[in-house]
Amino acid sequence: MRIFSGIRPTGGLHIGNYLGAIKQWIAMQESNECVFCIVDLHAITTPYDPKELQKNILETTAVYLAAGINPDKSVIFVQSAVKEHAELAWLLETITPMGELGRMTQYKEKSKQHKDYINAGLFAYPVLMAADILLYKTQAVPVGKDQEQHVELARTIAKKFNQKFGQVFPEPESILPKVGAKIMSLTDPKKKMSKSDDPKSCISLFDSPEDIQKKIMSAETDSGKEVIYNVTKKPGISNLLTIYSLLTGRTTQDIEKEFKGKGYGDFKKALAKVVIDYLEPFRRKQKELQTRDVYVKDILDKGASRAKTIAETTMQEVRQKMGLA
Ligand code: ATP
Ligand code: LTN
Repeated sequence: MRIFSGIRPTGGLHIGNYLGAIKQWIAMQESNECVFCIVDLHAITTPYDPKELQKNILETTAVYLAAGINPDKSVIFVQSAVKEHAELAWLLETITPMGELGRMTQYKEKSKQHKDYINAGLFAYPVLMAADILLYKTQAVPVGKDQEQHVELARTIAKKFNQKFGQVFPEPESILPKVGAKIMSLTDPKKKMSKSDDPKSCISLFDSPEDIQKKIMSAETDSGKEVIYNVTKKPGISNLLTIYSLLTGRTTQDIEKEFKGKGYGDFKKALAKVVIDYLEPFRRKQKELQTRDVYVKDILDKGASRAKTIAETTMQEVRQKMGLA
């Protein structure tokens, strides 16, 4: 299968990004044709510092590599290096109803979050995402829960294009992890963990052991003191149990048993150790990659050239079907 996914280079990636998206990518690259993108054109739809963008792109690439994406198996590249993304987005905008875009949850949330930055790019964001996906004739898109709606829209756009101009695109499907598709914020377990939120609310993949310890110990918990999985009554503890379970491969019931009769404090201490140990290889590999910018840039250049070959072929077909060639 052809797989495509991407992450915005908007700052330090967190365990939500890893458990919701990247962990699935690693498993998929073994037996699929995978294309993984650093979507810088999406990152500029919310406030950002141009001086930081290149650094964030290299950092996000380092996360992909440190997490285990193999550049010999998968294509890794930066979205703006392949101009066809912007071209296809424009063409697809002409068949996307405004109403569909206005309904998108991420658009509504981001426009609430940045009231003085509601630009047309933010509104058209899902069409650029559809272009990313369709350009590679993608069949499956591994993402977290919050992106499901956007992938659904990409399906709608693909269907509409095929009906109007003739068959070009497969209809892509999202692939969500069974557990971990929505890791919640440590400071407000009713909200999703998000990298543009307060740093205390998320565990970054490269956080120091001290920071991880502090963040977990001060994570919002619920009334009572038993360590029990119950999302409605105990959203904070349930979120921490989910993280514990995903990082150890143990069931939540098994973990509940271990902490029966013990309080939140003991559980949080144990979780901090699990997270610190799990992320140790990430910190190590990232340190190593920090000194190898040339190697990382070379991977991105090669990735862009492989991506371009696929993108150009699709665009020739699209231009012909639409009467532009
Ligand atoms: P931002 O705060 O800049 O919007 P984000 O933290 O929401 O960033 P994205 O770059 O939008 O992260 O998402 C990258 C990938 O990680 C997507 O597939 C998304 O669904 C997934 N993801 C993001 N947050 C979570 C989360 N809390 N739990 C599970 N998956 C997540
Ligand atoms: N909108 C996504 C990032 C993204 C993406 C994509 C994900 C851009 N293009 C294509 C999957 C496929 C987000 O996580 N905010």
